[in-house]
Amino acid sequence: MSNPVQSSTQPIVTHRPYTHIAKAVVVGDAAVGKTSLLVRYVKGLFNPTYVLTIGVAFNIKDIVVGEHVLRMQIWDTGGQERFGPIRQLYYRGTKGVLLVYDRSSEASFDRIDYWLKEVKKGAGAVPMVLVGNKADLPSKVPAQAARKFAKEHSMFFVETSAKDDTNVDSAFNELAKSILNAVV
Ligand code: G3D
Ligand code: MG
Repeated sequence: MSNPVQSSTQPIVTHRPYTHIAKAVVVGDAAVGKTSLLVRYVKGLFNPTYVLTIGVAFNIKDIVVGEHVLRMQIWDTGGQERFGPIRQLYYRGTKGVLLVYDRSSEASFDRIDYWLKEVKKGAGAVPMVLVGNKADLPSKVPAQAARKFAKEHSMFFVETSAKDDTNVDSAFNELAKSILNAVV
């Protein structure tokens, strides 16, 4: 990791030793922007072709939340969106999940319910954050519907753009906060 980055929403990246460690996974349909969000969050980049092609097994980020430092290992699905049985392995030991859809695709939002069920089966009732990505594009998914879904399932909801770097930090930071709330 290079320089510490100050985020707009309180938790900050730090070189303090971590006090907690947790695995998190990013799920959602293919092409909603999961890899882009992860690459934006961890590396501060958008669309470096080599990263999207090769994929990332997982990335690590240390996040300060109050007196705690959470080392979050964030797993990407590595292009396995269509291979359910393989995905079950990703969920093992997961303490938090980013559920991602594409705001410009109604179909990707309709599938969130499916992803939620799959995650619950594989990881149990872990904290989740609902993420509507591609906020830079015209929306086909009303924020109201997404907010309602998030509320029903006690999740934080945020609209992001990995492209414009909008709310990407808050999405991951909110997940970090919920993970810590669940364990401390
Ligand atoms: P995935 O990992 O969920 O499969 P990717 O999705 O991160 O590979 O992204 C799929 C496509 O959506 C990529 O475009 C990527 O550049 C684009 N994308 C990701 N996030 C955003 C965003 O916030 N806004 C916009 N406009 N596009 C985004 P390509 O063209 O490479 O397929
Ligand atoms: Mg991907």
